[in-house]
Amino acid sequence: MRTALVTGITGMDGTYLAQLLLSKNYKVFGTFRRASTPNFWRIMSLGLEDKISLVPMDLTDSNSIINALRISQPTEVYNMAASSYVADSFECPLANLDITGSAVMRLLDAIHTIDPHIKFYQSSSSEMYGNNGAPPMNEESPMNPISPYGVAKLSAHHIVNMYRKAYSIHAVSGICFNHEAPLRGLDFVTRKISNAVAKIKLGLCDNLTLGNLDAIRDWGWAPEYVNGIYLMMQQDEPDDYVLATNYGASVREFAIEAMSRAGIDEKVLKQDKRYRRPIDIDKLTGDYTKAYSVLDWEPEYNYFDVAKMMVDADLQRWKDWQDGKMFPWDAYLYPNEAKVLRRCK
Ligand code: GDR
Repeated sequence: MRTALVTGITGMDGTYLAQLLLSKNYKVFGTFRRASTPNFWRIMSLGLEDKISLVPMDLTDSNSIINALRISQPTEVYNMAASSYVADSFECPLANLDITGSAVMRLLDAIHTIDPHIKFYQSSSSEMYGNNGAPPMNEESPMNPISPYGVAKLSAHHIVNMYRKAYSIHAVSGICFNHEAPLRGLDFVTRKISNAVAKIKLGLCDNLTLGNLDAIRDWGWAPEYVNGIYLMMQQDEPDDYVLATNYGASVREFAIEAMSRAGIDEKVLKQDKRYRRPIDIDKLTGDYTKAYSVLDWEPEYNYFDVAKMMVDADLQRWKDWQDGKMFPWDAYLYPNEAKVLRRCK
């Protein structure tokens, strides 16, 4: 039986990947950081809690990484953990560099020491490209990151390449462009949009306030991306692959699509500079030709499908809550959402 260790299993990608690996009969271990408030709502949403084995691990601590490898004895390690909120990396740049960047060196060093035959996947990011001015980007496009997160991801990307070449470790990088789904965290713009649109539709709030509406991103459907990640790891030779849809839409266009799905007026859309970053990438779209030709991977869903599916999911959550149903959900964890929940009881 193949055994996978998924770091960041409590995150969106980690949870969808765990579901996919279980469907392929893997034994799945997942690492999580001990916190005063546990964060297992995604795992419970997909009903995975009894199917996976959870191992405490902290990416800043080599001993805990070695321990997790010894406990799980994986054939494949998927590094889905990072401090993944780009805006936050401007607030805590050094912590981000450590967790998103240096931790990859810790992971690969531990693999090199314990068992260099373990295959390794690294979640690289389109944020590594920065404003290079020539989208759509492919695996060879220049990378000039402009956020602390992008710099950290690029350093991890180079570390993977280095371990591949120096020690022949089967280390793979997936350069993933934005990918979204109902398990997205509320801090990210697409879920912020779908959640607010659902509340507006049900009369629970009256506006959707965002930062930079003109940023263009390439938004795909996350469950398709974890499938691409799985396929990369099954190749004989480790390599880098872009996963994207090759289609760009602005934040404004995504929001309009979401509002139109719910049948609400566009005048609820507001802008506030509080939600802007010190610097933002203007346009990111990705060329997935290599993933298509080598992995036979092709995205089925585009940003308008993604917007609709996310709005439908958030509408259902708020309706279920209004009907008094209990279900795993992140809204309880956010002060602004909790206020709405309390007010409407
Ligand atoms: P991103 O995702 O930074 O691209 O990183 P995010 O959804 O946070 O931002 C996308 C774009 O929307 C603009 N924006 C806002 N963003 C947020 N979060 N909140 C707002 O109110 C808002 N208004 C406008 C942003 O400025 C940005 O241009 C995601 C993460 O998943 C990373 O971990 C991953 O590596 C990359 O995608 C690929």
